[in-house]
Amino acid sequence: NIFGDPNIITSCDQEPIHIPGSIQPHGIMLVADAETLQVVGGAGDIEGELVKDWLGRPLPELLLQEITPRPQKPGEVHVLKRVHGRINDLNAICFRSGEHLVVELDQAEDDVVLSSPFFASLEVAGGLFERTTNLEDLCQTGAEVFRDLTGYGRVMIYQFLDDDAGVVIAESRDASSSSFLRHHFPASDIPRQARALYVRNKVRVIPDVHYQPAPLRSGGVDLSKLDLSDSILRSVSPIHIQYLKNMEVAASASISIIKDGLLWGLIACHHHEPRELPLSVRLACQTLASVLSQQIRSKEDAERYKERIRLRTQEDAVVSRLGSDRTLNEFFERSGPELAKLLNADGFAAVQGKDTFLFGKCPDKIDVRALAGWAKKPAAMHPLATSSLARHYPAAEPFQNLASGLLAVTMSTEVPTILLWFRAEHLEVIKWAGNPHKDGPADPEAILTPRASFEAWTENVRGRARAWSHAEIEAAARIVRLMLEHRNNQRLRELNREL
Ligand code: BLA
Repeated sequence: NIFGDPNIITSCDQEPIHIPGSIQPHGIMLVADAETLQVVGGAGDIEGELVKDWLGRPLPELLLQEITPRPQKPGEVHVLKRVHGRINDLNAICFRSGEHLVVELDQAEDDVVLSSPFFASLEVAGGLFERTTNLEDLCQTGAEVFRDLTGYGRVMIYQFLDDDAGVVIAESRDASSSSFLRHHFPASDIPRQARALYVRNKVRVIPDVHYQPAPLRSGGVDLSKLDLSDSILRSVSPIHIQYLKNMEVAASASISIIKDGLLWGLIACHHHEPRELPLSVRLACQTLASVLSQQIRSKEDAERYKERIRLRTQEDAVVSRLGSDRTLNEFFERSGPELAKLLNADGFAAVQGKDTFLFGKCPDKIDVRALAGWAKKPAAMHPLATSSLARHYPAAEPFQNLASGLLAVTMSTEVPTILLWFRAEHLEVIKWAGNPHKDGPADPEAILTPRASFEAWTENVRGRARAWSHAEIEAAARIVRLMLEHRNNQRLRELNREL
């Protein structure tokens, strides 16, 4: 328990959540030597659920089954045969942790869960995902399907943003649950080591936030550093438990949405009273989450593809005009409006040697020239793109209303030629669940606590523009490449004529 730790943890991401030394008591854990399979430790009510004299006995004898094949690698979790306990039937899983093999047992589900209609409903859900037409629709369907599957009162699709903060993008809830739809949460609510762990351990359940942790016990072996990364019973960070209590949540489950090996988001489930999630439903959740993430990827790809096609068509139209313009200045004069529109910019500027061309909403000429000097890069380098210019170039602060977004490409360094696209400041109103600044660690020595209030709190964010998409940044680079090719061809023709 970190509240009792003399080495006070000062940053959320320093808590070693994978070695809590205890489990949640709704199941039991047996820790065996990975070679001999002799049980050297355990946690929870093993005596009540299984047998009294468990310590020192071989696992196969206690569980009445062979353990083959045995898991070897981190993240590898095997499902064993059901075990008949003293009171309940128990589901059993096992994983490897260093020199140990760990078995976890928790209450088995009713057979009704494992019926054909249950499996059929998974197939139906996959079909529903496929038939949605865009990302928003997909995530809404996802929230509904996962609420049906798990029975939790509030199910949210939570997406991580670029800065690791996150936002609830879809939600399905019962009448007694309040809404968190479109609320933002700061990155520290789900600290870095937790996000890393959730790529490996994809389903986590807290059946009752008011549980008393059950410590690992052993006959002399030191298990205080036993790595429980792959455990389903792992005792949860006390800070997160307090967080859930503050949110008035009695039970939770969260399922990772992993896209291209990265944690894209979570399916976050809350319930107003204690609630378990048996093994078969956890496995179904894991499978459906991977179907969902494939569909998320396919929706995102389709949206990107459509945007790319639109940009290509417009690029070609603009660049085709280069042929009839004698000079770049003439070209900018005629095509400036389209160049701006092409990239959804509010203004477009070009600086070439002593000449400056401005179109639409741009800063003053003198500011544009100074900015071009700052943005200049070796020619043919990747474009410079930012959606919060003044943060990187403080001199932009007086004109950030006109230019919070900048996309700049250096066409030539010979006669310095720099093209600049501007996006005006977009006053962003962000709805946070609780004030994210108020709870910040003002005193670095203070013991960290989770937020106490989740009342919606809005913030006006200044100095930010809508972000440039990948396709837009690529389009800017491509236009400049085409212009360069055109100019080189022109020079070649002139040379040929002179010869
Ligand atoms: C974990 N915090 C989490 C988890 C979620 C959230 C979903 C994962 C829990 C799990 O998978 O079991 C936060 N819960 C949310 C958010 C929503 C939600 C954003 O429902 C939105 C709807 N938390 C804090 C602070 C700290 C902190 C200030 O608020 C650090 C000092 C820590 N959160 C923290 C830790 C974990 C966590 C350490 C890991 C818990 C664990 O797995 O042991």
